[in-house]
Amino acid sequence: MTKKELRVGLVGDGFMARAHSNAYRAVGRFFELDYQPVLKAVCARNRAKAEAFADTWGYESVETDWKVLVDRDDIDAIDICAPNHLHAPIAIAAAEAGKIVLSEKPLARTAAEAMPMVEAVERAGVANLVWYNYRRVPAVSFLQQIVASGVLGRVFHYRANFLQDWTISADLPQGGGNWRLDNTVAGSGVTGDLLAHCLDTALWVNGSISSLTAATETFVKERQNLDTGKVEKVGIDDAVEVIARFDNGSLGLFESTRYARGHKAMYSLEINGEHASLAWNLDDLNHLEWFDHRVDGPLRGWSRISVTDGEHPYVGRWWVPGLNLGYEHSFTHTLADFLTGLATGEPAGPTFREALETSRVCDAILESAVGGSWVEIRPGLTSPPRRPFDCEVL
Ligand code: SOE
Repeated sequence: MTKKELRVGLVGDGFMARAHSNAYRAVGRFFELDYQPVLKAVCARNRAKAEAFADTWGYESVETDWKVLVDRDDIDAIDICAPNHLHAPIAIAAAEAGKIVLSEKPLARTAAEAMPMVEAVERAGVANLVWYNYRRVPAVSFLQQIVASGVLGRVFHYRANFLQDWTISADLPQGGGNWRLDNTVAGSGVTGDLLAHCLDTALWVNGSISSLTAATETFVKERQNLDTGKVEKVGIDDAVEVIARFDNGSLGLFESTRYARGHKAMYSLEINGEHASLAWNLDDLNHLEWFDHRVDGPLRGWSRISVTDGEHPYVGRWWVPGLNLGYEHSFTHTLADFLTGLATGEPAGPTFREALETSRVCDAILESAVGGSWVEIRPGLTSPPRRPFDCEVL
């Protein structure tokens, strides 16, 4: 079958650029799709690095200025893997040039900065996506389907953590390659970087958040800034704790920190309903924990489901039952859904508009952390949960 080409221009040459490039390379080999990504150009400020990246991943050409990339006629889609402060200008320019736009998370530094991005892609009528990749870990997609089936009954609790420990040293500088620690570039600390993943999944699985209260802490108050060479005040939040109310009446409890010694990327979530509970964590990403109170007698208890069977979401596209998938597959699944959406006209989420909701919740968290009060979030903008690609399980 002749495939339609999706000619990609990627901005960035870091860790996320590699994760996306790997997905562009793999997707057509494992999923039957109408569109085939063609890696046209990678853009990074340092030409030598851009060329090395292009060689490794098979990009046809390099650019050193994203504006030149966006203006190229031989590119259909701009994929943004640049630091957060560049998401808005690149996305808006790309949409105005009629390009499809994909962006790394969070959509922007704040919801106010994200809103014109949403308007730009909607005005231009171009497909768009934010790479909140953890939705497409098969066990997480399966969890979403189970919750959507209603089998849990009334939901009482949703809790999630994202824990790391890589910024504990006060000697770690901010700025430069460590832009995640520089608030002017990142927009926030763990709230936009880590908790945003927990929020995206929570909104997808359990619906909108109506109000919340939060506390944040910055444990290391000053760090050397690599861009200015000076020791400067740290503006990011190092840790965040949130209590939330969902529209469905359940309570939410969220935590993110980069100061949980021993945890490198521990994303865990649990949802407790009237009849059943589900739990998942990234350290053991192929398994889902399931408790069904309707099982009678001494066999009632938590069971551990290996989400590696052919009928589980996405998994049938890979190997044989029992063989585990990893972090990188979540990006390939995200891309497979996005390309399917391009062909069917039913967009894969989260679109920019859906991801704006996560940014609004992040803003409310940071606002609450300053004043210490509960913050109301006006009715949500999210679409109803959609089934992920290829997983008619329940
Ligand atoms: C931060 O260390 C980080 O790389 C995040 O930016 C990613 O979004 C997360 O998936 C892993 O941790």
